[in-house]
Amino acid sequence: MTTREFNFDGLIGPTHNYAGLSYGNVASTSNKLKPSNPRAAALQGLEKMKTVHELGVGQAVLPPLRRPRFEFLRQLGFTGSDRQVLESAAQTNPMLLVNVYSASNMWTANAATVSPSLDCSDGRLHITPANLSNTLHRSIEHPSTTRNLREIFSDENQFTVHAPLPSQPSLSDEGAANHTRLCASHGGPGIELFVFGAGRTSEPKPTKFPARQTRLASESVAFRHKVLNAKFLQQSPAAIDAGVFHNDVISVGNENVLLCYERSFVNQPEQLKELQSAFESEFNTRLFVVEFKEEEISLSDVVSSYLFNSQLVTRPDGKMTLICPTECEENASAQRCTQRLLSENNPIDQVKFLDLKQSMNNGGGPACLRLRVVLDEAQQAAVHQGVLFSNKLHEQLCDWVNKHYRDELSADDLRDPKLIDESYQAIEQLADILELPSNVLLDL
Ligand code: SUG
Repeated sequence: MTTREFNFDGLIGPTHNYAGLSYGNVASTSNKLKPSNPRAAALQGLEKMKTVHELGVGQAVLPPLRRPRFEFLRQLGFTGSDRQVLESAAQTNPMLLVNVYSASNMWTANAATVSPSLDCSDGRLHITPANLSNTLHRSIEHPSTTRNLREIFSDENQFTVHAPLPSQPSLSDEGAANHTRLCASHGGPGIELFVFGAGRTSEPKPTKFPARQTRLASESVAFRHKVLNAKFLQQSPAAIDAGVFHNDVISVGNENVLLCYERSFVNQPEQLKELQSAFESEFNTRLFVVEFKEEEISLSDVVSSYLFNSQLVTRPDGKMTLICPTECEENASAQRCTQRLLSENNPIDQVKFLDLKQSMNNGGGPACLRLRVVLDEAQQAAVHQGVLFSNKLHEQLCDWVNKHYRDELSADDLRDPKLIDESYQAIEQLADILELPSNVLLDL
């Protein structure tokens, strides 16, 4: 066993639905109120995990959070039994109900920011759960996410799971979706890139859609993680206004490769030049920066194909695989970009296309569904073993999904009290499969 990167994928929850809750996320708003298929969604996610596992890359799962989260409605003044809370919220303000039903915690790239111990001056692995304070439905994730992460990364000699940053607009944090680690290999130290959308008052701002990550949040996470080599880049405001609500919709990095669009960052040419020379002088090896130009792919095709939300992973033979959503296969420009990647001199020698349409319809591609965690040997042994992926776990989880999940969910179905019991029972059963305490997974 050596140091390896593990992809902790979010298991897609039984209440996955299309509520159009994310302003600035084009897929989320354009698919609002379409019926979803939670069973197909979860099986598509599991198929991706299996694919990554079979490539020889570390794979693990993070459990879905228990939904609906009636505690939130009770905080707002709704009273009575769960059924009474459900009925009165459905009558008073149906939008509140859809927020507490959202399965948005499936996108674990937003669960937290993780700095491997190799990058931190105290030699510990640091995790900061994201406060996700920009959207209502996501802002209620962090208490349960923190509890789950503390259960899975419980060994305090190895891991520090911090509290999320305070939920305050100037500290708005969306986790690893805005964080990329570049290094010569996963087993060595890295440069951590923190990308923010909202900077100082003197820095440019998007005019249409919100910038979800602030500079102060990125700087605070790097500071509390004691990151030795951090670099801060600002996301292009024009990209945010075109629907690039997280940096992982417009760039992806892995070890010594960075793929990005020509207009991903503010002052991109200078910033990338500086990054490249810092990387090369630090690690004495080349950083492959592949920039795709507007002539090759338009910004709107970047957003609709999710080319940059592909997962870039290193296989045990040292070569890299790019795991793209099938939308990239269906989009001629995105398809050409993947061919260019394969034809050029860089470590990527394989592209795979996976059907993740259920998640994609909510703006969540392959990279959104996973949280990357680099673990050394002792940390691999210290992490909760029940979440590590295996063929057996895959089989158990497929059976569990087929048993507990509906194959259609519409906005009206969220008023069905039977769905409460169904989703609670599913989580309870999952606790057994993952060998985690059910009171933690149910967050009771
Ligand atoms: O936060 N969509 C998520 C998608 C997150 C994608 N994650 C990354 N890019 N890493 C979001 O906007 C939509 C929910 C709805 O509309 O029902 C939603 O929350």
